[in-house]
Formats: sequence, C-alpha cells, structure tokens
Amino acid sequence: PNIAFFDSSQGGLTVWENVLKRFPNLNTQYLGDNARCPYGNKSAETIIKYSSEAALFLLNRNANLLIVACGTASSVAAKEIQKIFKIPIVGIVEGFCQFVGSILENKSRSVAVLGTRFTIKSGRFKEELSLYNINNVWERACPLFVPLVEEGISSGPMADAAADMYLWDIPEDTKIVMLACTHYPRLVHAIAASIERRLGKTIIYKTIDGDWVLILGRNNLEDPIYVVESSLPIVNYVSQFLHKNNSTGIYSQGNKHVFCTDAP
Ligand code: DGN
Repeated sequence: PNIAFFDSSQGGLTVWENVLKRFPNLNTQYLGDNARCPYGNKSAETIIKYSSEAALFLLNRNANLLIVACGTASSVAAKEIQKIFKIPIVGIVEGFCQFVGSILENKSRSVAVLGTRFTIKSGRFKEELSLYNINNVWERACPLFVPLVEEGISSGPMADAAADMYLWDIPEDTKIVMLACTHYPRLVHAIAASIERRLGKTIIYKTIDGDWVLILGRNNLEDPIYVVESSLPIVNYVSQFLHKNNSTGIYSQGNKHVFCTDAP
C-alpha cells in the first residue's frame, strides 16, 4: 500500500517520521502545503478547500490511505473530504482523544489542549474528549508556535518566551497536555520547561516506542504531568490498516516522496 500524509507545511513530518520509525519499509508520500501555511488562521471553507486539493493530489499519486497530519485540517476537513474520496481518510482528533481517554485515570483532572487558533476555536477536541467523560479541558491557542517551528526554532529564548506567554496560567491540576498541532512536538522541551517552571512538576513525554520518557523534573515523581502527541494513535491506526489489508508493510520497497507547494 501507499500511505499519504499532508499538512499545511512541515508539522506533519512529526507524524510521518514516527510512522516510518515503526514501518520503515512502507511506501509513503508527504505533501506539505507550505505555499499556503499556516492553515490555523484561515476559515473553515478555505481549510476544507485546501485539504481537498491536497487529497486529490495524493490520490492521483495512488494513495490507498490518507492521513491528515494536521490538527487544524483534522478538526474541520477530515470528515468533509471523506465524503468526496473513496479511500480511507483519517485525521488526528478521534484516535488521539481516545488514547487520552484510555490513560487518564482520574477523570476530574484537567487535560490541556494546545493547538492552532482554528483548532481551539472549533471545539473539536473538547467535544471528542467529552465522549470519554473528560470535561475538565483547558484549551489554549498558541499561534506563534507554528512560525517558530517553520523558522527552525525549537529551543532558546524565543521558544521559551512564547511557551511562557501561552502557558503561564495552565491549571495546577493538569494531568495531560495534548499537543494538538503536529508542529508542536518540535517544541516539546520548551513547552515542558515552561510548565515545569510554573507548576514545579515532573514532565514525562510519551514516545512513539510506547515508552514514557522523563524530560524534566524536580523531585515530584509522584504526580507527574504527561505530554502526549498525536503520532502514537496514528501509528496504531496504520498498523491496523496494514493488518486489515493483509500487509505488514515489511515487504514494500520503502519509497518515500516528499512534495511541497512552494520552495522547499
Ligand atoms: N501542523 C498544523 C496543525 O497541526 O494544526 C499547523 C496548522 C497551521 O498551518 N498553522
């Protein structure tokens, strides 16, 4: 099979890389619509239009599964474009919220959702989390994070200042922080450091290998905060897809194509 990914630009590479870590021989293609990045500040109509165009491009290149590797497009367009195209199309919202539902033991603890302006305004994550009885949701749009990542800035004073500006009032009872934009894993250390400065808690990051990795902490190992990204549920989805299609992905040639809509 050929598995296709798209994002407004390079953020979805965090998802693509993690899928390839698990299935290195898969045939994959990635489209970064960098000419029109960011999607996060645009209207629903525009995001749906751009997403349909991205999907059509990848379908014409023989994609069998389309992964919407973008929190913004997933919030508004994944379901819409599924109505138009015949191949399975999966966004990050549903699997990600289900995953958080499965690891949050105490449902009264708060879940922080960090995303683009559009994602947060859409309320999609809040709505989906409520299916798992998670109703204590703190949301924050962090529009400066995407341009920072696009500029290759993932640490240092600018990243720290941006993280502090957005996270200074993250609730004391936060248990899980969801990186609901696929660019944000690049900033995970700045995000974790900012939360640690405010709450003095140990911050643990769920990696794609399923391990929890301690990234920062003082002495409070008893009640750590978990930071999670959207790739893990997507990797599981791909695994199920391959299984259903009687393919392990092991015997493909591992062709990888990356496209963008403007200068790379
Ligand atoms: N990576 C995109 C997302 O997950 O929402 C960023 C959207 C944007 O273009 N700002």
